[in-house]
Amino acid sequence: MVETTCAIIKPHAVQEVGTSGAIIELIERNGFSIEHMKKMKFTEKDAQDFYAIHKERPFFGELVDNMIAGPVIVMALSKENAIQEWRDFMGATNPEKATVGTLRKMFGENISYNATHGSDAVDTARRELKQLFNV
Ligand code: FUP
Repeated sequence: MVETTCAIIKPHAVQEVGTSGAIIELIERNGFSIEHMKKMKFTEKDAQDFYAIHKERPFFGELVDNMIAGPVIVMALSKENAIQEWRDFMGATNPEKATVGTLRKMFGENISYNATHGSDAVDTARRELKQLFNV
């Protein structure tokens, strides 16, 4: 089934010269269709809402700080099984454990600076795309 997932290039990756361009090229080469894309900056409140599921976790404050440290590039990506396909393409949350060829392996520094975000389920994708694109 063709799905749409929410993908984000995180601030530290946007700040690296050439990284967001490289990621966007790989997105296209791997058969994802970019339905929507914009560069924006999360407010603290919006980042807290976006990651609300993690609000009790010890890393929540750091996660929010990292997501508001600079602009992000947010996208709605469509493909057959887009949600799982994008997660597979990103690789493991911790770049040190990610498979060679995945985005987090290529562009992530550590678990806090892991380059990209992707929705983890259909309802999450719907909520995230509503928040970021109102679609
Ligand atoms: P993922 O779905 O792979 O993005 O991973 P999670 O939803 O578990 O975590 C969301 C984000 O929280 C990660 F991308 C980075 C951050 N995080 C940490 O900083 N430390 C952790 O131990 C786990 C996650």
